[in-house]
Amino acid sequence: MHSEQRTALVRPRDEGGPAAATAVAHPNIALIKYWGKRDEQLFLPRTDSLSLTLDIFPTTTRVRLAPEAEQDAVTLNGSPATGEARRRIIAFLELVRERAGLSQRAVVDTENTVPTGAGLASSASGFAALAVAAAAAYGLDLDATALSRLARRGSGSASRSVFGGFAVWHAGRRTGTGTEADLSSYAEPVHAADLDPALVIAVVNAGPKAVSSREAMRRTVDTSPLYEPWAASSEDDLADMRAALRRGDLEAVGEITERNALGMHATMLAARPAVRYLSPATLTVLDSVLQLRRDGVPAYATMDAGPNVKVLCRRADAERVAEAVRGAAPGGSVHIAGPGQGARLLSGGGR
Ligand code: 2P0
Repeated sequence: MHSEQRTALVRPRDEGGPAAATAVAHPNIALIKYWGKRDEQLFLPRTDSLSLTLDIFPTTTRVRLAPEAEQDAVTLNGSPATGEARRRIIAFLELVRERAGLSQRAVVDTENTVPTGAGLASSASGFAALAVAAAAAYGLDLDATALSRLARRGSGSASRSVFGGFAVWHAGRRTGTGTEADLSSYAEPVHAADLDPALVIAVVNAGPKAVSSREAMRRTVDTSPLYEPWAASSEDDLADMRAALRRGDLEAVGEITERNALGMHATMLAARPAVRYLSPATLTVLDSVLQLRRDGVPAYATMDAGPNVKVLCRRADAERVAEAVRGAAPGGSVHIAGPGQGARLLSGGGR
């Protein structure tokens, strides 16, 4: 895990000309979920969460300072960003400029390799890559912890994509000032015995979601009578998960992963009005995962703010799991991922 911890710290190489930097980051899938904020401004979560960073679907982001420009220019996969996506990226750049004491605008180009409409969130990889590239371009000298805290301000889950492999994101201090809470909420790598895990990702529905995860988590915290019990049980899940990772016990890691996700979805189903991301196709895939277990293959499911299913299993079983899941969701696409690296600079930076 140590090489991954260092990846975000690589010293930038000067590209010459106006300051510019390019960074890459990968998505992560939470095994212990982040669901609910206690501070929306600072992106402080209600609970700790724990994830696995993937080795597929990287986001590559280049930030170049544009001394003459009056506005930031943002493109996503070659098209100008609009609406909420643009607003969030510019708000993030403002935060970086404030820290750097600079006012220059920037040109931001982002390439996402998540298949279009795959229904997988790209905000984790997106803001982790943007944090590393923007910090370097604006000349902020941040260690991995500080980069994780910064990425958190773009999207909570991005704090975890700064690191490779398994990472835990601390909810941080509940007492004291906002600054103290901000400083104490960041991700860090988790030591795991060699599990050789894979995540088989079943995309069962590529359509846009009816309710954003941000709105759904807000509504759940505000109205669901099941929220507090889940948040309390999630603390126990995290303690159990850490022990299972230390032991290299894939079955236990999988059981905890599945119960934490089903509990999170139960909190949403009990929200008023209910938020239901799980579709009939999701349940069909969950049945196929149960059948795999009956057949002696350790496979465990987790779902995020959408109907797609990620199945945790051993790398050696991944093809078999993929085949079973493909059979259960014939219209969808199936991808096999392993543990990936943390966010890192590819080039540039240094003012
Ligand atoms: C997670 N999710 O832990 C959870 C589980 C979805 C379900 O992180 O508002 O895009 O930008 O902090 O990080 C999705 O929420 O939300 C998410 P914001 P984010 O992966």
